[in-house]
Amino acid sequence: MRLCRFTVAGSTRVRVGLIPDQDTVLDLTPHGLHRMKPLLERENLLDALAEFHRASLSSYPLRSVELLTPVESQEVWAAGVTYLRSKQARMEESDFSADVYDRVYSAARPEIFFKALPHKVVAAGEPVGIRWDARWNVPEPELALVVNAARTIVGFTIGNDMSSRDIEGENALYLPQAKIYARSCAVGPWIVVGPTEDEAREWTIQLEIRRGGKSVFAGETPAGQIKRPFGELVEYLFRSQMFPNGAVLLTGTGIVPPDAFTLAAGDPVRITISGIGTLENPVIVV
Ligand code: DO4
Ligand code: MG
Repeated sequence: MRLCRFTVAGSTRVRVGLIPDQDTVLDLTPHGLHRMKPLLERENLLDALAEFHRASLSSYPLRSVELLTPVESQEVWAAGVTYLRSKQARMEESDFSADVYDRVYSAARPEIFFKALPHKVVAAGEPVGIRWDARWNVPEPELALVVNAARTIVGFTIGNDMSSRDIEGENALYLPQAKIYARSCAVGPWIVVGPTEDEAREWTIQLEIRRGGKSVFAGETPAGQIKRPFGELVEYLFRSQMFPNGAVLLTGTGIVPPDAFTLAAGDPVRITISGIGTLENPVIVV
């Protein structure tokens, strides 16, 4: 089952939708569900969705609606250096703080950082940004956990943790500038509800970047290569923190393009996670 937020042609009203198959969105809004949050807080979410599916709801063809980011009111946070590939790449790009990546990869406490306020998150199809003052920019395709206020992982979506490698590599203290700027976070296209962590670890994460109609980078990683259990990341995220609206936690990247590669304006960035779908965004300079 997939949950989404969407609008239909001729209206700016935000609707909550259930996507039961490849072609259809069922509109939950006339049933009093104007927001996703109350749904995500339900203990019996899957049963509730199955019940909605059986009810006679108005429906729209999926291709006719505009999908908004499923991040409604949650802060977005991100875990880092959770894949060996990320640790290696960061150690190489960093002049004198290589050691911090090595240490955090094997430390008990994971790296977790704030990524975006909900209203700054970019939806599928909207542009993601590369900073005008950075010269080495990459997308980071990441499996995202949707966590409710009760700390339960209620679903999965796709995140793009856009990053400026030269800024981060110059000094690890520049991480917020490398990671948190206009259009640096895309999440979508919907939330998949139902799979377990074991099932999600079987998924494949793929990244493709095109330029001038040709593929200029393609890579993939099994999601199962993430080092830490999802529950451990969530437990640290909620330590001495409260998320009354829940949170979305990006789980880190396992795909890093070669050092010679940097994004350019106009590149479409396409991230596919086998159990979820595809998040595609064009790049602009911000
Ligand atoms: O340590 C810096 C950020 C790491 C990160 O974003 C990742 O591994 O995905
Ligand atoms: Mg990342």
